Amino acid sequence: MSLEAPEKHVTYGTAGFRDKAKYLPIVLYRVGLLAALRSRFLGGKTVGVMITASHNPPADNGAKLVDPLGEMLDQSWEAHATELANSQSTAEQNKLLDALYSKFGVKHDSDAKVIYARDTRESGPILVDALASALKSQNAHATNAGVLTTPQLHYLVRAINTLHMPGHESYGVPTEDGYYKKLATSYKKISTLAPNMKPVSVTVDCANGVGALKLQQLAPLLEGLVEFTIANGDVDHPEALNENCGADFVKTNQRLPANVQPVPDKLYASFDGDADRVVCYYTSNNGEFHLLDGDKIATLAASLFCEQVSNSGTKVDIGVVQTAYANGASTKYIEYELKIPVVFTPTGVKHLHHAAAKFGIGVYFEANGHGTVLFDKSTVDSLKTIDIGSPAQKQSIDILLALSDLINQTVGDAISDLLMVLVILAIRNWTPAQWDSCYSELANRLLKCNVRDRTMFTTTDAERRLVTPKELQPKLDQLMKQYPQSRTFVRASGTEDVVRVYSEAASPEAAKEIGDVVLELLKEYA
Ligand code: 16G
Ligand code: ZN
Repeated sequence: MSLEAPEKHVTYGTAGFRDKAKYLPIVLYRVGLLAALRSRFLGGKTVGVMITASHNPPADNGAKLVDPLGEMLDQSWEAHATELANSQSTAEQNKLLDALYSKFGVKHDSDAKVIYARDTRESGPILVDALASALKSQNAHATNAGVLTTPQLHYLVRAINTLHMPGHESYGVPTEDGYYKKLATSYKKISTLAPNMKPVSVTVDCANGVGALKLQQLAPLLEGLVEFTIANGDVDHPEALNENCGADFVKTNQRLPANVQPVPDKLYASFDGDADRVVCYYTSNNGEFHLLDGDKIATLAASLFCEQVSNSGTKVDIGVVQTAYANGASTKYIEYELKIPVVFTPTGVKHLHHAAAKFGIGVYFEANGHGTVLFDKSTVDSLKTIDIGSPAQKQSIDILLALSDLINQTVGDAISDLLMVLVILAIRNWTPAQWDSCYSELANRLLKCNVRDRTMFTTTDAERRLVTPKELQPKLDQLMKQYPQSRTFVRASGTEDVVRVYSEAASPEAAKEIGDVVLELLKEYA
């Protein structure tokens, strides 16, 4: 390593380390040091490192650690990652590392196993080298899994560890092929169970990223059932990654990505750069664009689970987890139409995941398309052991069990989530417009605003209310009283040096006006 310290301070945040790739080789080296320690601390279980910057521009990159069951790194270790990465010299780095070994009572020569992968970014190989050299220096057993989607690496980590883990059922064959086969087998199984399921087709904008490569590998296994067309699948031009395309572009701009000429009423989907987020959309005959975002995916899934659980004769508590950004109409639909509880958590997948794990079946999605469905072990056990009365009951039980295999339960997975959407649409024989018509969204607007110190903005109630600056929340409350069905909140971004302003109301004009007023109120803090 030529440098002894990163050129700027880096922080292990909700999405791991993420920055311009040029700052990251030393950071990846230290991620390697920590990954080996983490594995040793966990008794030699395999931990993962994913090198990606998701939907960020091509010049960025990043790294995330994956814990043994495919979860994100335990939150209590984030500070260790940050501290180690920012060591100002090799001597300081070694001293810190030794201190961590002592603190955790870990022996340097115990077993350490780390598996790592990267997305398609140009800087990936250099960062892989930095990571690999750290793992070598630590005598860790290292496996280079090549180019993968983020959720594929999470799958591998969990599959490797559950191969021989007492108390845990094997998650699947621990290979990339095993991943495709698991998804395809469960999709096919559902197609044999659900009556009259028709083949479906979808065009997928892969953001010119790794999702394109992986969807191409999956597609032949689902021939005859799903027809995939790939748009923005150019991984040979790294500068095209996420450029005018991908889930983040489509959700943020509420419009079609580049290179998609839509046929009315056909289903389209967009992945992000590492394929852990998906949003769907379609256009109507008059050319109008309709987004089917994470909220719509959550409601589609929750309604099917309600129905199948009720047919299965089992008692399972189903719940949905959302963030403040969920459209109020989706929350109302879930609570009043589906009659299932909604829990709110702060933004960031780890919070949602944790809350969803408390339900028998927990559906969680951020509006931006990141999410999945978690099946508690007791739910799966009871589905497997219940006395079966009728063929219809057996059918629902088998569909639910197959869905639990189709859905990647380690983390949100664009490929697996898309298959879930497709299979539900096929079971229901719904067009995208029928799916969309379950509820009408309230008009909404998302703005960002520069302030002098965003840490002044602290929140409560799952980020829906400001605690400080304390004079601001009463003003927002007053504003909401003036517009029917309105809601607005302000929170500091965890990924950018800005505060975000969300507003929603019965009409687009009202949502816009509210947003404008809030921006005006924020001028005081610029
Ligand atoms: C991170 C989060 C994402 C969240 C976003 C919010 C993970 C893996 N990613 O990208 O879930 O929506 O941050 O960004 O947790 P913000 O704090 O800038 O609004
Ligand atoms: Zn992503």
